[in-house]
Amino acid sequence: MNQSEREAAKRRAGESAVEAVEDGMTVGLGSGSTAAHAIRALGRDVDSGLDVEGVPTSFQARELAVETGIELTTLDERSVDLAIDGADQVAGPHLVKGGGGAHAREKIVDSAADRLLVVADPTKEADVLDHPVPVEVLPDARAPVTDAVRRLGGQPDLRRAERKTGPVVTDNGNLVLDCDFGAMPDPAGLAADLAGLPGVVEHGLFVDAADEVHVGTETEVTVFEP
Ligand code: A5P
Repeated sequence: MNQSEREAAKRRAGESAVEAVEDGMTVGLGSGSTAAHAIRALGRDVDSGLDVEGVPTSFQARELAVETGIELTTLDERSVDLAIDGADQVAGPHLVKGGGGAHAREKIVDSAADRLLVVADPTKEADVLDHPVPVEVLPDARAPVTDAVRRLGGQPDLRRAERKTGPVVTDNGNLVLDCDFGAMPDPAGLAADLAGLPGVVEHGLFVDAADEVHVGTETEVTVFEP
């Protein structure tokens, strides 16, 4: 699958998930390039008269929603009917997220939603999760969490910014450690261990999270309920 085929697959997945949105719904707006296709498709539906409100999961999602004319709201005001979000890896209902460093807000919004629809291209599918897990940490907790992740069997790597010297700083003002644990046959156990570390704001393991997965291909979309 070359880059343009992959982009088309992401677009198909995003557009497919948006078909589940109904008039009057509050929709969780995911982050990343695949979710962006869904936000754009939802914006087109709003242009054609669909009445929805969106809860953004990141600066990027908020900006795109404003640009495409989707009315925004917050979890203080509305409950979320449906969230549409991308993933770095999908194994059944389990996900690794946080490639864009937005997994803390994504987890808040996605888990508050009645249903989470995950949008992906085929490169994201796996039998067992083995993608490095992004762990958002308070800046003061970087060193102790780095040590603790090593004790849990992971290889932590501070995420570096590309157009700035130093680390990536999240929308919440924190740092990200990308932690490679190899294959993770027990994501629930690892998720609990990571969540228990002082200074960890949120990690990118989304256990039993997906209600529906839309995988775009070069020609169609496969939808499954894990
Ligand atoms: C953002 O932090 C992530 O969780 C994204 O949803 C994930 O990285 C998928 O992004 P792409 O659709 O760009 O691959």
